[in-house]
Amino acid sequence: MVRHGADKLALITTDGYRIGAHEQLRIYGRILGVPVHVVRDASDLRQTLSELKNKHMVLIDTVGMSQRDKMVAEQAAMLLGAGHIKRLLLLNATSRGDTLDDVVRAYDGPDLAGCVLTKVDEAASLAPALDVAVRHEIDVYYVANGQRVPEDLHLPNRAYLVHRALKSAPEDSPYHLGADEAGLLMAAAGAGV
Ligand SMILES: Nc1nc2c(ncn2[C@@H]2O[C@H](COP(=O)(O)OP(=O)(O)OP(=O)(O)O)[C@@H](O)[C@H]2O)c(=O)[nH]1
Ligand SMILES: [Mg+2]
Repeated sequence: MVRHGADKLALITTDGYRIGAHEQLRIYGRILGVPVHVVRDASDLRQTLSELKNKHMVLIDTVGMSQRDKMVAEQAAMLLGAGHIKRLLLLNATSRGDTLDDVVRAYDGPDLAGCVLTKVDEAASLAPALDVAVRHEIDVYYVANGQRVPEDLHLPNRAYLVHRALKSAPEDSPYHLGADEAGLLMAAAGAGV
């Protein structure tokens, strides 16, 4: 909006699920002076996007749901069928690696452009989230480290992310790896256990 003007941006929400989701986005829209469109299904989305084709950018807020919900596939199909939409996946940095891996598998697809790491302020380590992004070769577009909008949304800083991923747990933490435990882990990995 700052770069191209409020009339070059539009917001769409497909979230008719969470109570107050539309209202929340409308308030952001009002603050920015940007129109907010609510769409209910695939044809509604196609129609709205074609009306907005003179915009520089259209941001679509989708329904948040469990990666195990069968609606995930329906929502992905709706976005894929609506034209050239790039999806950004939000990865909660406080989740375990195996859960995040599940999330990526559920939300993967040809239109997945990258991810946003959220809640890095709450995460004890960034290792699981970064590991998943690297393993699945997903570009990190933004990093969120708090609840303030927009102050807590940042471009990723490679050195900071690697530092937070490799930093060991404090000595008094039950998750601190002792020298003997590190050796045992390496031996177990070598033995394929
Ligand atoms: N501490 C912290 N809180 C965050 C961060 N990002 C979002 N939150 C908070 O997490 C809560 C949920 O944020 P939303 O933006 O509603 O998340 P969402 O993914 O759109 O949620 P659904 O649409 O219901 O799936 C809010 O209270 C946010 O303020 C972050 O980086 N750090
Ligand atoms: Mg939401």
